Amino acid sequence: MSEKKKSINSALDTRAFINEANNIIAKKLDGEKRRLFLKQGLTLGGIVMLTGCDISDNSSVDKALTTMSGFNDRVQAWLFDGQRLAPVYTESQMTRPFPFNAYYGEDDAPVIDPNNYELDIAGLVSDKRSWTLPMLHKMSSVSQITRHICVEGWSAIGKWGGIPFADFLKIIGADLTAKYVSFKCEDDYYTSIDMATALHPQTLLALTYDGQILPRKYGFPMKLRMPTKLGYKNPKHIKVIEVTNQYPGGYWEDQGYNWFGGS
Ligand SMILES: Nc1nc2c(c(=O)[nH]1)N[C@H]1C(S)=C(S)[C@@H](COP(=O)(O)O)O[C@H]1N2
Ligand SMILES: [Mo]
Repeated sequence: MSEKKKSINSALDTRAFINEANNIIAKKLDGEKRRLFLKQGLTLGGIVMLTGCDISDNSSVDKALTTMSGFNDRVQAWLFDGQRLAPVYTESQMTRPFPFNAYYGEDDAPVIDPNNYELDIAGLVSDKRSWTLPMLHKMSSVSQITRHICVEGWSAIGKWGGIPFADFLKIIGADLTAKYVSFKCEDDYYTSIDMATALHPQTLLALTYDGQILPRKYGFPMKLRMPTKLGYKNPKHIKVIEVTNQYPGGYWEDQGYNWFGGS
């Protein structure tokens, strides 16, 4: 059995916990919010993100459930406020080395020639010109140290730098009332996010990791970095960005992972 399959199975063992956690949250919501929540629910990783508890043993499972039953506004903020900020960390808290993850091994990460690379833009945008790497590196950038949480049961703190994605969407004349932004990657990976998350102030079109050009294993030449979403929602090696109203799904989402995937 592959590592990925094994971890999906161990995630299934925790189904009872996830159901209970989702019941607690659902009880705190009403009306439209409750309806939306019941449609999506939270994954194990989403619950970890929400409670800040590491639920790898039974005592922390209890702690997570207790924490959750005690809060109200925080749940709603996490779930529905597109502007709520994820925690930021200091340089000394960074995880070294930062883990690699993909649906294949590290040696199979795509090899991309920076001189021939172009980022393509599609869908509901007024400027569909492609972007070379020098064009992207000329844009003003910011950096942030945040926690990446993977549903496979690990999390790590890293520093990413790049263009605030909201700025990028405005520059290409994206229809900011569209529902989704989808990403196609140089491997066969793809994923998509809601517009509120695309416009979130901490969502970055990341070109660097730890002050260096984004290494091949972490998604050269660029990834979308969102501390409000689980790892699988953060596409690496982005090739095409499309703004759309048609539900685009995703590589793991189409195999049963929750599309909401976090915040
Ligand atoms: N293109 C691409 N992006 C991807 C993946 C992938 O397989 N291909 N895996 C996702 C998952 S599940 C995780 S946890 C993170 C891992 O990113 P890292 O290698 O920087 O830790 O990338 C995400 N983005
Ligand atoms: Mo992941």
